[in-house]
Amino acid sequence: MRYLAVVLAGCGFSTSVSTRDAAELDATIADAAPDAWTVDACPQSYIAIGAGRYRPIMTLGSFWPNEATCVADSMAGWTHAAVFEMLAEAADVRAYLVALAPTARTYGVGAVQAPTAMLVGEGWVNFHDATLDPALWGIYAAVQQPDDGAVGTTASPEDHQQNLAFLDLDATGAQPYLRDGNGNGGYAHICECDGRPLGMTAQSYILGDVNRPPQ
Ligand SMILES: [Ca+2]
Ligand SMILES: [Ca+2]
Repeated sequence: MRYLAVVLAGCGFSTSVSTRDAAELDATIADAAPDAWTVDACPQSYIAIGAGRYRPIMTLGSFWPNEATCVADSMAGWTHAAVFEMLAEAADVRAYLVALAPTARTYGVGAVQAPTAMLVGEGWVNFHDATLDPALWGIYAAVQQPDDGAVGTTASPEDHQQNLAFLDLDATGAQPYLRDGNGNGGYAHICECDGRPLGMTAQSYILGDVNRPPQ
């Protein structure tokens, strides 16, 4: 990576990019972590869960300041909300948190829905700009997620009440991991350090979320 710094100051997101050209930047973001990078380079506050490195934020708050805290952990852009690229990764993190028996039950993770989506299950990407694995969605309050609130079915029209994803320890079902939520208060967060920056598409979706408070 030539140089990429993503800075989220307070609740505001701003991006500073210095690179040879946009095409190179796009290629960099699509890549996995740099070859020389290892988890040993992560901040020491990040703990090993499975093969990854994570840091829970147990203090309840809104999604956006929690995410800014994650991103601020690494000046190199290696940290952001956890991106579950395999079901086993979600299972490992969930098991770790369940064992703590925490008061906090709902953890912001690295997935966001396109502000232009027309269906509740449409347009979800993870924070590395890949299509979110729909198998990660659990059942919450007896309703299959995502439900964009209380509309009750993934086929319902989308009206953008809930465009962020959360690992909810009270989710059920065969894959009891994610539910959608609005991000406005009452959420813990799970940060990940994986040597890769927050994707540009994900960042644009976060900025375009109608539930994000005015800056
Ligand atoms: Ca939604
Ligand atoms: Ca929901």
